[in-house]
Amino acid sequence: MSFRWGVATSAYQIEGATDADGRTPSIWDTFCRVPGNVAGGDTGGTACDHYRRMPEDVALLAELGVDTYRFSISWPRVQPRGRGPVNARGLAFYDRLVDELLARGIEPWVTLYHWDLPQELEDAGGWPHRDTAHRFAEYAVLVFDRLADRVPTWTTLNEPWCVAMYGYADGIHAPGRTDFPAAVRAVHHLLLGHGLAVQAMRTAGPAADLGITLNLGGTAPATDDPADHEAARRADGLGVRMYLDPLVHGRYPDDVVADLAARGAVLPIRDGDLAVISAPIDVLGVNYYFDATLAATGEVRTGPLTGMGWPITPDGCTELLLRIGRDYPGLPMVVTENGAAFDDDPDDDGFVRDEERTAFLAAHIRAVERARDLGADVRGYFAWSFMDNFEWGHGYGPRFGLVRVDYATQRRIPKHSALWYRDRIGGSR
Ligand code: PNW
Repeated sequence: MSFRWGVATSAYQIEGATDADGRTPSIWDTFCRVPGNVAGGDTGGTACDHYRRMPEDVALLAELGVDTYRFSISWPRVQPRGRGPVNARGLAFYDRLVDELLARGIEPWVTLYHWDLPQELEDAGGWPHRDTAHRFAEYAVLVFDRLADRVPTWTTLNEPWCVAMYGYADGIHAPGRTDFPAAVRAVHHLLLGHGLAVQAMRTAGPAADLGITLNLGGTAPATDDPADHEAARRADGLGVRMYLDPLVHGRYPDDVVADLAARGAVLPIRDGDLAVISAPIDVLGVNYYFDATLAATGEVRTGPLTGMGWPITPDGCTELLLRIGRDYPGLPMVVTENGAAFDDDPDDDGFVRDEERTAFLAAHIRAVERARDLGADVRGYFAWSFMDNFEWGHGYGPRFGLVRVDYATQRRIPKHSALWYRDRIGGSR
């Protein structure tokens, strides 16, 4: 397999049309309606109107010269009640999207779950409830049956850490709960849902590359103080090893289990679960944004920051990929997201000369190539994001796109970074 170059998006962040063709509310539709949850009271109701502009957007992807496009499927669009029958009109949209991509020579890469749980399943208990894992596996097969003849690569979940911790512990993402023990149950059921889905998709055939995408990064202690080292260990446990150890080695790390117990949380493991969770996968998706620096008092952020206030740490990307290669050998990796929000300042024609974003992407692509040259099995790089979109709790403020979206007119205008990326990936193929 040659190195793949792509861009990524997710359904709720770009599609809009949240009432169209039989779609029901997801937890994000509900969350956005509560004042104070999302900056400016923004919602994904219209977003980039991609649901209606899909063919033009695919044409734009072709102009960018990417060989792969990673997008997600909206669960409440294709299975409105989260269980039971498929909604043919919803699924037909993804059918057309896949065909449109293939017609332009772009390989589709599907993410099955990028955070938009059908509200009805949340009402039944959500991810802290074990049944949701089984519902997810059924939904996965339903989509797989329809699209796997044309989609070669499948990601089950995007960033289970964010789903569980932001959604159920911190309450800053949907469904907005603040219950750490519930979040820990969610982690286990997300991983179980992933494993059940992998098993079910393997049985369903046709053969495809299956995997999961995690948000990963380094966790360095701020000082030599043992308390800072301890904070860094805990963060690495809760953010990295809590996922990769069960997925690859079939067990949760002892120190993490102890940390959880100290916070009153227990993983609801039943016999056989870890064998399911560690079902072999073909690719690990790595979303890399930044390395964290940990002190006993919390996270420390210094040096150059992006518009999100995130540190700019490209060397950490090399180190992370090498470390995964060492600690979890035999797992091909693809960077399924990397990118940055900056204060884009368009000229009168709407063109954005986003040299900071271009420099960010250039530095991180070099970091990925360095890791590969040093022996890490990394097989692709996807920029986040194809176009500006709904940045979750931050609303439409932060812009991560290579393509600017003028939300008033829905005009798309490739930024400097898009033109640069096209040249960069064209030159290396
Ligand atoms: C990812 N962090 O989320 C998501 O996959 C995207 O949907 C999102 O738009 C993108 O990154 C930019 O935020 C993350 O704080 C959210 O480490 C937060 C973190 C990482 C990833």
